[in-house]
Amino acid sequence: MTKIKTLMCGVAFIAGVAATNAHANEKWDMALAYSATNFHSEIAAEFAAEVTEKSGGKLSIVTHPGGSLFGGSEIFGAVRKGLAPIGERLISALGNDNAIYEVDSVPFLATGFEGAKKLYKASKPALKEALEEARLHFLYSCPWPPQGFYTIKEANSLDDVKGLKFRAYNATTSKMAEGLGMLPTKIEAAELSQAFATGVAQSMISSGSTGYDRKLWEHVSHYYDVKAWLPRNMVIVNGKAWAGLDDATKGVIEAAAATAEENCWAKSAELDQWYIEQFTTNGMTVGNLNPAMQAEFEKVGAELRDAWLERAGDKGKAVIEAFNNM
Ligand code: PCA
Repeated sequence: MTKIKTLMCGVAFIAGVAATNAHANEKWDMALAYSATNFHSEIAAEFAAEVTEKSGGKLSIVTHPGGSLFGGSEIFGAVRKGLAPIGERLISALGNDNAIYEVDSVPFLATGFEGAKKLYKASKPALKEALEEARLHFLYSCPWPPQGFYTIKEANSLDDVKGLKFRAYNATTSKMAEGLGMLPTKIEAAELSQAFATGVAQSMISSGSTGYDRKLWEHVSHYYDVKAWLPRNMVIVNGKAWAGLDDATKGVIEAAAATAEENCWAKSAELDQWYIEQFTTNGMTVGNLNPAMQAEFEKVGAELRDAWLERAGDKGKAVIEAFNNM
């Protein structure tokens, strides 16, 4: 053997050993879009700690909140490609991939936690199927509190909101804004404070949670508790990364995911009203839309619901039927 070949064999051998060790003692970086103090991120951190502990260190999961590993809009693609083995993503932002991902944001279909849970149950098989087609393993899913309307001024009529720059987080929020005469731009939650501070955004539909996280009272004056829908996040694993785990580790992860899901739903419901109370404390005007404006929101919502049913085809109809029969 020449010197160089000997050297290369040595390197290959060391690399091989390193790979085996990495397999026995693996570390997964978990990409999260929302701030470290948000309840979704806190639950994900608890999930990660439980896996690390219960697998005896065989698999340690380290969370990266606030879009620090990948931004919210990149996480789904990054996990698919295996750039991150695990991550959390807002499901309804993925409607371009599959209409079924948008079911939780169909306007005024499920407007409270109970309805949202039923809708989750009714749509879970279709969601898992879509993810399997994308070579992703589903772990758990958790809702944001009901979605309300934030604006920099009173919204008593369509004229009041006309032309407002609207921050959207998925296609449904964009279309809702357009239907109400506002001008939507997609902005991730991590960039929200900046967008409102600079006037790039003047209104949005989101939960009290995100408004609280981003101290929106510094920029907007009104919150209307519309309860338009409860969008969910989901935690997914790259298919190859999942297949590479032994059964015991998979079991540890599934158990931690079940705990995380249950705790997260409870936390979301528990914090819902608390977030809104913080708006009042911080000087915002909080209330309901007047009946005429509520009707305008519902009218646009109904159009979007019909359009979604059309796009989602038979699978979508089957999910809605299952939901209605629950
Ligand atoms: N917060 C997220 C999605 C829905 C929500 O309540 C956001 O505004 O980005």
